[in-house]
Amino acid sequence: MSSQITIALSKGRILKETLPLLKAAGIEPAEDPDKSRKLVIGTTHPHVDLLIVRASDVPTYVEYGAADMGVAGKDVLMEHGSSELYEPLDLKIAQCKLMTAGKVGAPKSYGRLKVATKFVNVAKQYYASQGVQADIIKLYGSMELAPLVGLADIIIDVVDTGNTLRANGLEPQELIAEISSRMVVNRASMKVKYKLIGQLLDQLAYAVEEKA
Ligand code: PRT
Ligand code: MG
Repeated sequence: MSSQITIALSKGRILKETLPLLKAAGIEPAEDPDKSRKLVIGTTHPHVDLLIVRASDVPTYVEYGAADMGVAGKDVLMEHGSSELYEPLDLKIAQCKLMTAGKVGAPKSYGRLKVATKFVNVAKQYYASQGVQADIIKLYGSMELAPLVGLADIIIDVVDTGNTLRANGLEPQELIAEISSRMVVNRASMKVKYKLIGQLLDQLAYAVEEKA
């Protein structure tokens, strides 16, 4: 139904930081998404439902139009790499840095680098742009372990306080990108449901500025 829109969100920090912005736009979940097992959650807005998906799946749902809109970290969007998504609004939430990191005091390696990360596409582009030869090793989590056990020289991950790196004897090295979460919109939805989506984007933009 074209008068209904869905917004894909992931649980955890994105949900937590997006809810106050949605509230300012008149959208409150009908039940607590953190407690509910439901993956489709109605809201106080008669035309808006929330979809609860994995953070890294948000761009896929929106790209295929399974969700009209979604909230995703710039890191996830860079890795997904689709030009099919509109990215009209920086929500300025869940801010962090996408960085390389390695063992504290480890000498800079000039040979072929071994890099462990879940951001395989970002890693390939980054080292290609630097003219550095790198073998990229895909991991799904606990990246910080890789240099400690000799799986990799370097990891690429998002860093906030740096506590996780420090706790594992690692230090941040090169900044790849400043990260925040973005509202993304399906291209067809943007055309067909422009009135509702445009209004929502205006309200969210206002809420983002109010918060700043
Ligand atoms: O579930 P899935 O594996 O698909 O996604 P996810 O686990 O990455 O989701 P989630 O909810 O953890 O993160 C969602 C988004 O939040 C990310 O895509 C980033 O854009 C953003 N974000 C902001 C962060 C952090 N800050 C962050 N600190 N994502 C992850 N972290 C990790 C960091 O890698 C470290 O392991 O949190 C840990 C603590 O960080 P420090 O530096 O404060 O110790
Ligand atoms: Mg996680």
